[in-house]
Amino acid sequence: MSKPLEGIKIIDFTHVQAGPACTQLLAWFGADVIKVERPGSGDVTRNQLRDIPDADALYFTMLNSNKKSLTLDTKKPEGKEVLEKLIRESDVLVENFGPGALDRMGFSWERLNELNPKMIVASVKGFSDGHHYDDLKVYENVAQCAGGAASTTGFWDGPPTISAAALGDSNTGMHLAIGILTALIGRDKTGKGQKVAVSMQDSVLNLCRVKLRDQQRLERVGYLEEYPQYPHGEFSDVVPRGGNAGGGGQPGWVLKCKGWETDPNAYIYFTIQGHAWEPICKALGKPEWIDDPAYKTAEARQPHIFEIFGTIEAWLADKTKFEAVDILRKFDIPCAPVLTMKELANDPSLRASGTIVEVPHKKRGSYLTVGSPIKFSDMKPEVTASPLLGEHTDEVLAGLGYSRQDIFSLREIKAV
Ligand code: CAO
Repeated sequence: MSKPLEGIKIIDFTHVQAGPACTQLLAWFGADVIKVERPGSGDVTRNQLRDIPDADALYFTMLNSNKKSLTLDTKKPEGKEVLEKLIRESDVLVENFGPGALDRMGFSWERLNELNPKMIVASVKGFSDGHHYDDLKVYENVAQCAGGAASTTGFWDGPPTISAAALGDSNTGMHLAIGILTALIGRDKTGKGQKVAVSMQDSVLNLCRVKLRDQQRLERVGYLEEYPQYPHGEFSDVVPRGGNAGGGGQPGWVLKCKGWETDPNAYIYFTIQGHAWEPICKALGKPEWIDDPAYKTAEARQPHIFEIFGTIEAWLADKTKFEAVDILRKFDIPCAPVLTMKELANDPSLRASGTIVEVPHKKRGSYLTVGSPIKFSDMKPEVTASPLLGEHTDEVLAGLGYSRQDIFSLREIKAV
């Protein structure tokens, strides 16, 4: 089956997570992604947190599927020459080096644009160009702190908290992918490439936009009625951490189910959607709450919302998280079990949909990864193994017109 991005050639000058997540997505959708890596070592994640000696770490294999690997020392003149050839025939170059690294290598935006005016140059940095922190190197958790996620995540009596979700890394990569696809469509109209830049701070903040909403509401009225601090606690002049409260106007909380004393994940998330109040009362065996003025409206419920959650927990005490959801789904109540990574890895629905996939790998045997979360009616993205370091060097160089002798010479001077 032909894929929409077939024929799009991408130089993947990315490492760690933010950039690789972007190029992996484009590779799933058919782009020819050539990962350029330093000879001998490659992407640092090949070696990070290895679980099998001498085999690429899962951190690498789960972010670099469907790609080719070309080893190239782009600081050596011979390596630069190869890269220039590649640039002249590519559609996109994606990079997420530290600030200034590409310029120091001799490949500024101006130079790249001169080499190939049709090429799109896409970059991830920690902070946007011109920002007062734009010289900083940034990793995931730094971005979560700089983008507003940490100050608004966790419990009010604890420190700012980092989310396990890669809001700074993979999320930024997804933003970049949208930027690249937009620039490709733009190029169809103008014939010109352009620079696409995404910062990790901006991408985190984009996902925290409801907290910026809350900051403005707080400044206007002095309180936030959907937060656990209302009405009994205090508000300062900044958005507080709200624990597990629902952020969208529907009160919710993580509630204990049968077995919570020994199983740290025996919980469900329970949402009290306004129009679901009647079914909730029926499900709980509390029909008298339906018309009780102390319970009837969201406003009336808020002052004693934790007493209500306590009643729901008492109802949940003899039900596992799965049993509870099976009952509540019949009442149209938005809820879900708190799922562990083990449960997700073995979830038959996720296996069937291709969201969790098992990929055969030359050195590792097979490993699990997260496949495309985007589903299409006319295309099924297949996930293939990540490349070994330099696996496609000869193939890529031959495609650029290098002879066997040239390739041998490049190896002699350790340029590839
Ligand atoms: N051949 C020769 N040199 C190469 C090369 C190659 N194929 N590939 C990379 N290099 C060189 C670069 O030229 C650069 O050298 P100089 O610093 O001497 O100019 C160096 O390797 C890479 O530098 P770096 O700053 O990118 O790497 P780092 O490990 O010091 O920092 C990171 C890593 C992620 C903090 C930094 O790259 C960064 O801030 N990136 C932007 C933000 C980002 O994407 N962060 C998310 C990472 S995922 O958590």
